[in-house]
Amino acid sequence: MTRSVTAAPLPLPPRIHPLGATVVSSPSSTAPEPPPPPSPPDIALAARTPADLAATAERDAATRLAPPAPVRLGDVVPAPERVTPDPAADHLLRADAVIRVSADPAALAVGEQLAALLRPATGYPLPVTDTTTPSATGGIALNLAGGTDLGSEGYRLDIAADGVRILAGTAAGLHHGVQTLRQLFPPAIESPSPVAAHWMLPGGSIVDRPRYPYRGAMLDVARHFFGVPDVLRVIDHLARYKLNHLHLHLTDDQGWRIAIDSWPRLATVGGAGAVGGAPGGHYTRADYRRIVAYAAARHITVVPEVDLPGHTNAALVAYPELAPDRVAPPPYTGTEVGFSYVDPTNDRTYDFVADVLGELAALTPGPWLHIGGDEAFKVPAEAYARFVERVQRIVAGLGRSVIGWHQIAPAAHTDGRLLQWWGTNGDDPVTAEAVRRGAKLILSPANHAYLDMKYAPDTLIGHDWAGLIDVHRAYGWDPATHLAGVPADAVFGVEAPLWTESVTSRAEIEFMLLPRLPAIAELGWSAPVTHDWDGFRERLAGHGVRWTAAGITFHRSPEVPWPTQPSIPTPRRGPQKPTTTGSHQE
Ligand code: TNX
Repeated sequence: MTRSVTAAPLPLPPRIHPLGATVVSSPSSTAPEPPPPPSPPDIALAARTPADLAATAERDAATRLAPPAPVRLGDVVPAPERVTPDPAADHLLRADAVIRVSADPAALAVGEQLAALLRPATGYPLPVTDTTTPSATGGIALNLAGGTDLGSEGYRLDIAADGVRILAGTAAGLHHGVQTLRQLFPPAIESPSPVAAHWMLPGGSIVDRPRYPYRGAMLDVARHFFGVPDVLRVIDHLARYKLNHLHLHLTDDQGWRIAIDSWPRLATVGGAGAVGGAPGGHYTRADYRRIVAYAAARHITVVPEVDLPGHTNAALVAYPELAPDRVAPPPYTGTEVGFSYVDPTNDRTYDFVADVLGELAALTPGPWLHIGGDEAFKVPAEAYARFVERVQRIVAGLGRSVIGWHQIAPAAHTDGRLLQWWGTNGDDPVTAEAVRRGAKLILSPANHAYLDMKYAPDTLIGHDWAGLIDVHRAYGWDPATHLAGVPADAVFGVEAPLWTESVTSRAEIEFMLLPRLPAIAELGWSAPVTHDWDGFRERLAGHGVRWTAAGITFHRSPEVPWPTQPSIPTPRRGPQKPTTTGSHQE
């Protein structure tokens, strides 16, 4: 059902007084006539002309006839730090609402994104204006202010009957506040076309800040290639759940996915294939810049990974001079790991690394370069450690910090080094020792956070080498205590990787991400005191309707009490079988 912006006024039902009292008069009654109700003061004071009077009365009636907000203030994923509901302060977004934003380009961009989120379903114009002190009255204020005590990503949201305000010290904080506000509208707000609804928000206040500075997801674009629109869509999912890093696994045995001007065959030859003979592809520099810019506009930092020294078959196909035997291997379309490596004893290998990382650094505004480091089984331990140390120096020379899978732990410490833990046994003395030497950790335990694992034995795609990961398992661990011998303050954050050996389309990406990504996002954002499985799955349940309204595929995990919504089409129960991912070579 749709309606236009200039919908006919909602009729006043005869038996309801404009102030909400039921009128109980009867001509035959012997009781004394009650005194006439006083004029509602808000109408009398605000109205200057009969047209004003009519418009105000219409809005007043709409407010009073609207059902209470269908979403509770605390129904937010990830769980906010502090929620103070005030049911008397529910707010009805009006058709003439204005979004007023502090005069700051980044804040204004957040205001435009909020308007873009709300316009399709509401059909309201929602103009965005900037001003030095944004007023919430009659709309939504995004207020960027110093001295808020909300940190670099926190926000405060106040919903009152006469307006909505988000306050933050940074544009990132405003952005996160907008994601919360979005979840507090009725689920139909996700509809891409106008819906007849009362856009009622639950009254009260939220004060919110993240637990960890690094909250991420990884997309493997090497095993199967995904074009720019698919990556942008994944970025949207990250933004929704307040994740702030997108790790792109850009290279592996099956494909090299980023154009490198100084080594052009990497992309054109190394990027030609994919697992199982699926179409290959790569990002041009312009494609990659587009991804980075789209992410940055959502306060998400792109972390590019070039996997070294193993997982390099595609590079060796393109440049056999990097191979230990200088012979080009055949292109690889299988899913085994650990057989390929660039020659760590050849100086030309380090020219290659310096050129590739140099070009990537120039394209990447974020502080990190991920150098892989996993499963280089054929490189002897000593040569491996010296290789990693030399690559770490190259990264430092580019003014960036290294991230590597936790296998790089034995290499010497270098400033700002992050290890990404992907083990399944949280007791690893080598990683604990690297932490004592100064490394910090990103936690991606494969038995909780690997989104390429199957949900259940009958899941049609995915692996099970790290076990089955249902939503309960994805949610059921604590980053602070996960690794033995590692203090809580060594944990820099969490990340949910999606490897794509068996994932071939956008729908399959979404099927594997949702509903588990919000579980990892909550571990990264929410204070431990909010951790509660029953509460989480209740809050998560409401998102199924939102994803359906937005056309997003998800797995209907049986552990989550999804509401039945007969009026909204049921999403696919299983993954869609391969749609074309295509090569993307603009
Ligand atoms: C291990 S985790 C890998 C990947 C695979 C993944 C499949 C890691 C650093 N390496 O190469 O894609 O398992 O689950």
